[in-house]
Amino acid sequence: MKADIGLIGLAVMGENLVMNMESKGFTVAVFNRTISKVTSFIEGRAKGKNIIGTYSLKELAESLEKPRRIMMMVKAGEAVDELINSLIPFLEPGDILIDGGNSHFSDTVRRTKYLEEKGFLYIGVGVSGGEEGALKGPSMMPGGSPAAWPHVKEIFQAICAKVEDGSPCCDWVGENGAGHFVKMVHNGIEYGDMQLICEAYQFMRDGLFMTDDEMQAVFKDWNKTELDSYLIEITGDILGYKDMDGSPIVEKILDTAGQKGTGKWTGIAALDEGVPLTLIGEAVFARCLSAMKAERIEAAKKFPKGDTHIAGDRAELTEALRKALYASKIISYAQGYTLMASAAKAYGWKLNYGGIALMWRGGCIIRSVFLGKIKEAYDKNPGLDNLLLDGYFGATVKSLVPAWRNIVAEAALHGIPMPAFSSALAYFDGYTTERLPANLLQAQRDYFGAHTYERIDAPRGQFFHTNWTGHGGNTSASTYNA
Ligand code: NBP
Repeated sequence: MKADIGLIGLAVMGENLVMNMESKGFTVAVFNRTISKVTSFIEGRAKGKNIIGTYSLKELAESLEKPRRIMMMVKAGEAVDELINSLIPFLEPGDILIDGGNSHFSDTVRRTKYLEEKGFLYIGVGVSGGEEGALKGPSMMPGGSPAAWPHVKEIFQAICAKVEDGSPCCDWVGENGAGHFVKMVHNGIEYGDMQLICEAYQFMRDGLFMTDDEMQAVFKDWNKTELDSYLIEITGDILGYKDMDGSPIVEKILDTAGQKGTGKWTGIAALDEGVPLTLIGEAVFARCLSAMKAERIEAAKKFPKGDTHIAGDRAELTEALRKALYASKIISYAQGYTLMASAAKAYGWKLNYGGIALMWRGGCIIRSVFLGKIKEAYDKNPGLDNLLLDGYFGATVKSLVPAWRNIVAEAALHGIPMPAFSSALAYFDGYTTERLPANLLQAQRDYFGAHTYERIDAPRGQFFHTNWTGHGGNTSASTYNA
């Protein structure tokens, strides 16, 4: 019997995806560079299942139905290029290679072109949800050669997560690197969501002097509101988890955060696109700042904070904090969607923004009820420039603004760091300000570098230069930006 699909890379993600595919009725042929892992998998978890162990790439290729579908679940980077080149001699035109790892979207753009030029089809699919997601249903974001989609759709939509009405959390995202780009933005948004929750926790702990049990109750309550999401839910669980001595384990965990780099990639993409993605940027930097533990200990001694206690009604402040968190979260998604729209324009992708929200509704770390509202907004207006301009989100943010300002102000007055909350508010204030101080900025640029400026009393596109000091010439600079 020939297998429906082949999978290379029997580490955590690969093994679980194979088990998932098999449980949905597909026969899977597997291979791993270290051959002993094939044997142990076949004799272990895969025993008695429709899973075929193969011991060379040639044998893998020979065991597959045509056109061949081969999914790589190996370490992102050079390993994927090496594997592609090792596989090519065993492929025939029309065969489909799929990269399910966390590849940078630019690599997927390059690989799609490389394989299409050789007559093959390529898919780069972002897979989210970790080990459990891979086994029970991940969120999947495929992009690449459009002609490949009909060949993998059935398998992908069978194994992915589903929302309550049964809709699959997987649909075609777009050409070449679109799937991996959307997965990258998903990871950036995950950084932002986590940072917002952490700031709310610090506000309650250091500003309202709440115990972990009290904070757990707050997060449990919040999970019954618009904030209903996986991350709010697990935060409640974490705060309630006790160490051997009965005290909350979270308070014993060192406050230095790690990162694997996908948040950083998102920030870099935003800078490349010229899109203000301030909240995710702050979330990445907050992790960097947390890692400077030794320096922070010294600085804390030099700049003691004094009393961080925020006076006022605790229930009212907690509710204001919830509202501020919701407003900031809307800004983060508004920024993330703006980045996707800008990249879509630059790379020629036709992204289905409502469909992306649906893909994130289940299976992945950022899954939440709120994404249903984003889907509705983009279904209503697929060309929406910014979530803030949608009727629901606009009205919602308007109603949240007073509480949001109050929380950011209290945090600033008491020395409680809330970079994500406050940068979101600064973005909102900037986005909603008709006249920003960039007129002065342009004057400065023209003063020192003759960069010219446009005027409010002349048509756009007409540029002026002023001889500010009387010493410079009247020549303007047009070839460089300082
Ligand atoms: P790893 O990222 O730890 O990769 C291990 C696998 O890559 C092993 O099967 C290993 O084979 C294989 N491999 C390496 Br390393 N170099 C290779 C090469 N040159 N040629 C062929 N195979 C090679 O595994 P993972 O954690 O399961 O993740 C797989 C992919 O999925 C990664 O891109 C990851 O970023 C992504 N991802 C992971 C998660 C997660 O929660 N872990 C979630 C979402 C996406 P060996 O056994 O011979 O060393």
